[in-house]
Amino acid sequence: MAEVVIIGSGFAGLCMGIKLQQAGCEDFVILEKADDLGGTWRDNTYPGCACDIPSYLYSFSFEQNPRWTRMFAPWDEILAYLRHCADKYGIADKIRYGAEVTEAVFDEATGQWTVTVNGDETIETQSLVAGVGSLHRPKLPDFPGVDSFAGTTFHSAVWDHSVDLRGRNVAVIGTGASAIQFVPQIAPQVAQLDVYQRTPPWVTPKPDRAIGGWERRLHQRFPAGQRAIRNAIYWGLEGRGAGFAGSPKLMKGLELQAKRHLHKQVTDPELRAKLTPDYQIGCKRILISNDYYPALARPNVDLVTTPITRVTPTGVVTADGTERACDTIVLGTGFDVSANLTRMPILGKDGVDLADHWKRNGIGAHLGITVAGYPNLFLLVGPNTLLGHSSMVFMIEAQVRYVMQALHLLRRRNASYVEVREEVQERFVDTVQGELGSTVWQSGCTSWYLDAAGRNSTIWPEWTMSYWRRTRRLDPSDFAVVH
Ligand code: N01
Repeated sequence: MAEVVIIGSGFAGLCMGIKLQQAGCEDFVILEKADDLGGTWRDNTYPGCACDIPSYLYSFSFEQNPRWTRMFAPWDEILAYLRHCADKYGIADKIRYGAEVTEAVFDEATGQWTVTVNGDETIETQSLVAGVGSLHRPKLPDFPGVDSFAGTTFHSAVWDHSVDLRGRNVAVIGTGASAIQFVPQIAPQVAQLDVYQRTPPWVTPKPDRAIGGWERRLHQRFPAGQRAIRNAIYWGLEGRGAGFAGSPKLMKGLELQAKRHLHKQVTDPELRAKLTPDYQIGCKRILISNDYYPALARPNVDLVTTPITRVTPTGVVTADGTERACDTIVLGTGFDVSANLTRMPILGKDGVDLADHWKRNGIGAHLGITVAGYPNLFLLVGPNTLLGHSSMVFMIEAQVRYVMQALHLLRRRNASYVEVREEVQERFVDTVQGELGSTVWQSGCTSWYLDAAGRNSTIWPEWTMSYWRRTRRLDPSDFAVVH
């Protein structure tokens, strides 16, 4: 029996653990299916992998990191930062590795969750916090013949470092945030690189720079300075993020900047035409890069825009009948956002699996955190709390603060369980869906933000500061408190 079980040891799970520890709650465990902590920053190790959010923002507000060496931190520095946090805040011992949650069942009579680990062990807990991430399960394309390919295939999120790409003929499928980071890294090494683009991304310049030794020493001595930079960048991004939802002027400015960037970096008019997006900027995630376009302009790189029809044992065939030979296929095809939480059965009050509940009623949770019918279950990075263009760490901290209040309510009232009222959840979901209808994310393109029916149950449509305000104080009247 544990008071709290946390699933996942990425930013979300670690933050939850740290806050519990700080509040004096020792009775919790973090279950991690892998053999290391770090979530997405443990898994994504592809060449050039880095955060596209400034490093000053991509850290906990309570633990500034004076060790960042760049404005946009590489994955290994972020992973080292997370390890540092787990050690410094004394929660490393709370993590159980190789422990995959395979089922969770709520018992209304006891107000407890029974969590099954690796299919055979069970742990009873009063509260269950899911920090399972969202961009985690690779989405693999199902082109005819894909399994017949005789060469090597791997997804960017499970990069096969044993494959030496030097001198190889490589096909990259996908041109999203991941691909535009690794394409410039592998292009100079390979013999031939074919980049298969289905939709051209909007790309703006990356305001990256090294953070010099003197600057890092300064941050170490005067953490307040680092906090000031963090706040300044934050408010800059905040304006940018909010603009995506509403300001055509800001969108126009960004579009102009992206077009200028393309014009400056790609001189070949044919290549430039292929790279010019035909949908509204911001509809998909806007990418930032200074080296992607130059990589595509290399003589050993071809941008293929004819749709892929099948894969043969020796290469990739496109709709015009051309087969382009390759010996390695790298999939930069993104993630299945819906598959994470609903992959394991989570049976609520009426024994209904959360996946079925959401299939029937639409995906939704009050503040993205708590679902009627699933008492004492708290989601981190849940529905409609992802961001297109600012730091998720900020959202995670707001969510953890809210969950801490819910746990406090449970203790204070000596309750068996707390359950968000259905009407409260409905009101929240309706508001968010109403706001999303008029945003750029629903302006006609396809993206991982939208499900097959075109509904957006991933993105937070308002300012991040407004989310922070909404989650600041838990209103006990939003919940049924059951003894
Ligand atoms: O995945 P994506 P990603 N045939 O879904 C194409 C985060 N991230 O891994 O646009 C052909 O963006 C697809 O084409 P289209 C970030 O939130 C963060 O790159 O659908 N092509 C697209 O080009 C990001 O948004 C960081 O037409 C197919 C690409 O594959 C999210 O992760 C860094 C295809 C997929 O792009 C995902 O990024 C990296 C098919 N069947 C990533 N299926 C940070 O720095 C898909 N595509 C924080």
